[in-house]
Amino acid sequence: MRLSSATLPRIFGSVVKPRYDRNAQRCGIVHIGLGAFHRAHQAVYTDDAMNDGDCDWGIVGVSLRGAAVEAQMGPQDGLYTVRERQDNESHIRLIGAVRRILVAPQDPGAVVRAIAEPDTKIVTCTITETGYCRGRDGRLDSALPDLASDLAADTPPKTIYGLLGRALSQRKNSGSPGLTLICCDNLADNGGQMAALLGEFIRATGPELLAWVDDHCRCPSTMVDRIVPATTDADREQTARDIGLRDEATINTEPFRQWVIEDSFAGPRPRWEIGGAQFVHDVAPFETAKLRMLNGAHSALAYLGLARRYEFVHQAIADPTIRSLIEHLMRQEAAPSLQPAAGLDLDAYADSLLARFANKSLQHRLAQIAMDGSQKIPQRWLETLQIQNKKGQDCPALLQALAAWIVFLRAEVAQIGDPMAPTLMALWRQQGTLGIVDALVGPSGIFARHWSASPEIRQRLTKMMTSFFMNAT
Ligand code: CS2
Repeated sequence: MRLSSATLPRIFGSVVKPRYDRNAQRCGIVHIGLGAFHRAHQAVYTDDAMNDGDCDWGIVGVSLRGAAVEAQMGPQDGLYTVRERQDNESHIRLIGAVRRILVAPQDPGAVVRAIAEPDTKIVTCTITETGYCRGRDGRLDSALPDLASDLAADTPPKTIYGLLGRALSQRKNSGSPGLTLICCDNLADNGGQMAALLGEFIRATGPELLAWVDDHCRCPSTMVDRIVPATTDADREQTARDIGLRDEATINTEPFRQWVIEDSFAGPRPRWEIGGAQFVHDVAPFETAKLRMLNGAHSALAYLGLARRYEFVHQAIADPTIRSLIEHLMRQEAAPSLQPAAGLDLDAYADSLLARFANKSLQHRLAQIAMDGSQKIPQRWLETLQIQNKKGQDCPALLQALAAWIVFLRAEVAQIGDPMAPTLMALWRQQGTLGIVDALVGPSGIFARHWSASPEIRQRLTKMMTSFFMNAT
């Protein structure tokens, strides 16, 4: 029997349930990108606020791509469970915050209406680094077909910009208040990027909206953190055994979660602090520490770990060679590149990250992290390399990781996925081992805007790549 509002009385007693009346809540949030991360993070904080009596923050969840999430959550009336796993312990909680599910490609008009709805006060999004349609120069890439279609006016909107542009224009015309738009993806200065990219889109499609958006909307930056492995069939079976109902939308995650948000809202917001969210004047120190230390280490674990044929994060971090590289990367390379927030002890932060990576019960696949590397590496590694090289500091661990990524690009990227996979693989074919490093991080390489390596470092990278080839054969 499937989890839903009707079957809820049959759920096993040990599951922690929402204490608020779900049917009495209006929807105050539209979330775009209803994947596992949102369900384990922002939806949980919102559920905490509603449990504490903060009403009318129900979430309309939007899938920007396929209908799979609607098939999982629709028949369950938006209900799903979150299981926190640490060693042999796990705790299951039922989340009731998601009230409606929309699939943008099927009914973009309904998504626009939901965002334009006067009850909506906040739009959050987790659409991954690729969802922002950025080109190499960091601006909108109008060569991307979906974005090109949204820029060409009257076709149904396909990207976040098309959806927001239409809805914001409706809000302006109907005299509704502005919105707080919160990008919850791992981009540096994510609020600033969101504002700039949306501004660029509006300037191209309806510049008369710009002043209204500037005056009435806000794009706070935010640091979001929780490790959320993709759910497997085995996880779903286990949940069915543990709660007595089938939950196709169940989530597995770690006990840890963190959310730091710039305190800049266009209107009301949920009391997310009930769940531990911090509202601060400047998110940048938290965001850059997380991107360069946690995510930087994660991507390094992914490529170094896959090169040694590991499958999971906990296996890679248990390998002594990889572990010492990761420690070096975090403590000697990333940490000194940061200006930490007051009270943030970066060495203790590194310790806590190592403990989180070692969580065996999470079964976090390296391949999940290795995906979309071209979109992740600039803010995770190249900024650190740029800052440290300028100071004359060597970053041997990041160079090892970069060499592992470049080797990975030759054959594995197509299978794992990256929006730049065709370009990167074509470069490999044209340039071979001797030219690929220059083509990527040389003075006129693809990533030169973020970091351009000296001839000496490029030589070292080429040498390091050779050792990965030897390991692989
Ligand atoms: C990971 C992140 O998949 C990845 O690239 O590095 O999703 C990571 O697990 C989260 O940012 C943790 O907050």
